[in-house]
Amino acid sequence: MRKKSLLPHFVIVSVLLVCAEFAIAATHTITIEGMKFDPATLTVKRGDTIVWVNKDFFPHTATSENKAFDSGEIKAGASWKRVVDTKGSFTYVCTLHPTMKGSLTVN
Ligand SMILES: [Cu+2]
Repeated sequence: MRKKSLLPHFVIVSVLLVCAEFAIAATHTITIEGMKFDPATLTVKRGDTIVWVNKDFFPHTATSENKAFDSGEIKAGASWKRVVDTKGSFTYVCTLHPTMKGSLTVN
């Protein structure tokens, strides 16, 4: 009977745990079309990237009510992205069309 060292196994498990802890950040797309944010409600992880894509023929903004983020005008056909680095719930509106509302939760 020959005993193998368990060290390589510990190394592999450790690396996997580290990868799980710092999972590769995801990118989420919110489409703005027909005067709506789609999806209007989105939950993401801290470090993820959110891309707002304006498919309407006029500008919109994505402006959080607590001023945590503000896209400024996203022109027709343009997009704006942001890496979310603060946990919390953020409601946001289009300042040009205040009936347009969205909600972003960062865990
Ligand atoms: Cu708008």
